Amino acid sequence: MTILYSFRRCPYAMRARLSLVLSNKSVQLREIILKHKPEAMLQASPKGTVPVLIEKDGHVIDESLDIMKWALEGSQLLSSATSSMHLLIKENDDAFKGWLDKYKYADRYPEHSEIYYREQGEIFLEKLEQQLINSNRLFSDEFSFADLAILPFIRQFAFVDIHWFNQSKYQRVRDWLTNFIDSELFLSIMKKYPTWLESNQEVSFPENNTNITN
Ligand SMILES: N[C@@H](CCC(=O)N[C@@H](CS)C(=O)NCC(=O)O)C(=O)O
Repeated sequence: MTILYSFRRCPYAMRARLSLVLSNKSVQLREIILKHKPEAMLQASPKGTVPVLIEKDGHVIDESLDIMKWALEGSQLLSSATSSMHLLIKENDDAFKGWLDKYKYADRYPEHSEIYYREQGEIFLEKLEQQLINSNRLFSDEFSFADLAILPFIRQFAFVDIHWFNQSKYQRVRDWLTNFIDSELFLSIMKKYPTWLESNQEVSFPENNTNITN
């Protein structure tokens, strides 16, 4: 059985789980905590980040975007992913994620204020706001590869200071995020599982009764 090491609140792991729910593949999910990574995971992927997917033949995929591609192989979601989508995801993973971390942990980066870091992150929010002028999601009214890859990070940004976010000028981004958070798709990836190390139980993911279409 294919194994996925995952951490519920990690946005990279979330995008991997989102793709799995929308694919016809299932895995054994091993919930971990970052402070206590299973030895078997580190042996498979010594860099020690989640998500990590291990195929039946032992092949290891330890980059979230590669896990998305693996899950969505042959699907419309992947075949319709354009270079503009990949560019936007790259901007999310490089510049935006950097500012998100500094905004979230501003006390660890005293060179600038929390508001400064938030403003740097807002450059990307503004870009998404423009992107959402013509459709409810980033590239059409349906979830695309880019929405799935980016939304978990916007959620994290929003929750650093949800009061600020809820009254911010990014109305379209706010609606886009709310719609996602309220979706069955999102609920299906946020179920709580005991950690694999503690419970020693493998969990099938997605759960059998999940039948969510995009
Ligand atoms: N480029 C990696 C990044 C994954 C990543 O950084 N995950 C974080 C959790 S959100 C992690 O595992 N960090 C290691 C740690 O905190 O020990 C990917 O896309 O999969």
